[in-house]
Amino acid sequence: MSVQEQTTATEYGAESAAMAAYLSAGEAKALALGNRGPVRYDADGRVHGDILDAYWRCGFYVFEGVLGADELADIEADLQDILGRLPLEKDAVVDAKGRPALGANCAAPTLFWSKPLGDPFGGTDLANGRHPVKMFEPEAAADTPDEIVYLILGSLQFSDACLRAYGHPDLLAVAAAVNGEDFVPFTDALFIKAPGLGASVAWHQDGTTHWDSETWDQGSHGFNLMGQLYGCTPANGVWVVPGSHKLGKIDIAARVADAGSERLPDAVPIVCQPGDVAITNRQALHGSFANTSAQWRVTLNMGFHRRASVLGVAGGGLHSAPAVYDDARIVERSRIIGYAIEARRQRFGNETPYIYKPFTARGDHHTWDEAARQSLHDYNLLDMSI
Ligand SMILES: O=C(O)CCC(=O)C(=O)O
Repeated sequence: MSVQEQTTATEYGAESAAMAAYLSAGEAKALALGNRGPVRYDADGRVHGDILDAYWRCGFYVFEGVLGADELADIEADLQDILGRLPLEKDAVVDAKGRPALGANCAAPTLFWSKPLGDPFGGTDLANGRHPVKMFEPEAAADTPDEIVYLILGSLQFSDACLRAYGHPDLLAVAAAVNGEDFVPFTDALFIKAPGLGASVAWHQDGTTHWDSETWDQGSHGFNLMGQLYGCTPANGVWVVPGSHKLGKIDIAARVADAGSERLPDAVPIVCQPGDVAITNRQALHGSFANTSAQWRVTLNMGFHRRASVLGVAGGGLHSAPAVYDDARIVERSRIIGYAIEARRQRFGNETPYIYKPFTARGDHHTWDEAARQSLHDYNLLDMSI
């Protein structure tokens, strides 16, 4: 399908042709960057240096074919369950079948709502005002609901399949290669961009705490892994300005003003097939457009930090209550890595599980069972938000 066909021409009004040209040109630039391929290792079993070089050069990399067909089928089944259990409408406590709605008993921030094709954060003070410019909000069809869920935080408590993806040995090896073997969790999420409904995420950079630090560098605020259930296209995927993770705080409003629209000229889309997993530096300037295309995009976001970026740091308060992150907090929030590895071992017994060095050093063992599953309720209250 051509990029033009992916976007319903009328939704961008007079800007439709410019938008279609932007999507098409962006895709060509993205595919020429040299930052995609399968996870590869060198002779010593380390994630290949070429991959790391390309990641640090661009601020993102697409790992192709990480999640196989069986795993994607598991994730899709869990996604259908999650969608079926969402509240009937915002603030409802039951789903369409009258069951307790997903997230209704969570104290942590869990469900994020938007008007269809809206941009709930852009141009507001929300999230420390890190999304300074509102994206164009296309008109949604008349028969769409008033509000839709486009983002679920704490997602690993709702899906064993997502938890198992989080424990994927290749992904955890990448986390160690980028953040060090003592890498720690940040937050986890599902971005759900349904066709004709999914919200924009206005241009932003993610970090809050380390921009002015003397030790700031291109990796200070960690990264998100973005696993793709259905793949992602220029029309529905995340766009990144390559190399912008090295620049410090960017004047986003000025960039949009210079461009004359939210179509930032240097940005490129993350383009993925189902089962690909992108890694995106949180300091990179990135965002996504409302999903006016006919394709679903469902992203399993799995964020990781360097331990040194978190230990003893006063958290930014965006994903969890402000707190200084001490060793006990890190140990408690990192339990989920152990559960994920064990849950994965139970389902994919032919794989060699990842060995997380901090558990070995402390002698920690994790068992994945119903009690462990119950213990994940509201686990994201302990997200480490920097
Ligand atoms: O998935 C998206 O549309 C936005 C993702 C994003 O901005 C993030 O993970 O920080």
